[in-house]
Amino acid sequence: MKSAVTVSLVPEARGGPFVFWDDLAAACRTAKALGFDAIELFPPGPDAVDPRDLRELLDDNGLSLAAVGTGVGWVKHKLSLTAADGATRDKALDFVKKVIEFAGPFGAPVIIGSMQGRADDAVPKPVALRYLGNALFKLDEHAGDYDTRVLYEPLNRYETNLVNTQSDGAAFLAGLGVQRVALLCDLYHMNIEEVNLADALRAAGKYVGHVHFADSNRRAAGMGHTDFTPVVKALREIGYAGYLSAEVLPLPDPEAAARQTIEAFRKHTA
Ligand code: LER
Ligand code: MN
Repeated sequence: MKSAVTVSLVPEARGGPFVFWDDLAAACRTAKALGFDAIELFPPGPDAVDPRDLRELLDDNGLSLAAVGTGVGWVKHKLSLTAADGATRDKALDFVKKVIEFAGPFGAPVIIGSMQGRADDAVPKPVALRYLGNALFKLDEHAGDYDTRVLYEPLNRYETNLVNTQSDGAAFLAGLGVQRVALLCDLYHMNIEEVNLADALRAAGKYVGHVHFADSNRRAAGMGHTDFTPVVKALREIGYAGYLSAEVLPLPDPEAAARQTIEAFRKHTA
């Protein structure tokens, strides 16, 4: 398994669960100094970061790009793949496609988290799931064109009412027949929704495409009450070789959260 740490360049997301903020170059330097394999980037838009600058920063620091988030599409532009209005859904889809075009050349998958939206009176759950399924189907094809993947993230009940557990997520993806869409298993959301984290990961099996490595309270691994030993054991059992990526609150400060993460990563994956 490989280690990654999040970097947010989205001012509107302030207060969110990202370790490093605002300064991409400084984040890359600290990630390298601590020994991370990769960063996971939350850019302010598909065109906001010059790919040549990012390439240089990654190369200079021996880092990979673990994944690229699309949360700004929701947080700033209120774009949702399940919006009632078809024009908004189309804009949301185009937005994610552009992020795929940015991320593809780095070999990085694109995350669908908050952009999945939620069902409401105007868009009942079966309709919302149909909209979401149609969108993931199209994004699967686009990811193929750009030689990358899409990560679909079940969220806890306070953030969506569409798909909250890994087993529902795996069944949803299986029903779509998509080839390049996998689950993003966020251990913080899972701590709220799953009966047992390790069992849920084992059951999701080959659908596990990425892991947000967070403790029960969304702080760095080891700063809450999650037992990571059975979690990592389950990931080993299913042959998971992807990232454990710290999408956690920058507490008590970004560097301490990053340091705690890499220490926990080493302890559990050694
Ligand atoms: C995004 O990865 C996520 O986990 C959501 O909770 C958005 O904050
Ligand atoms: Mn997450």
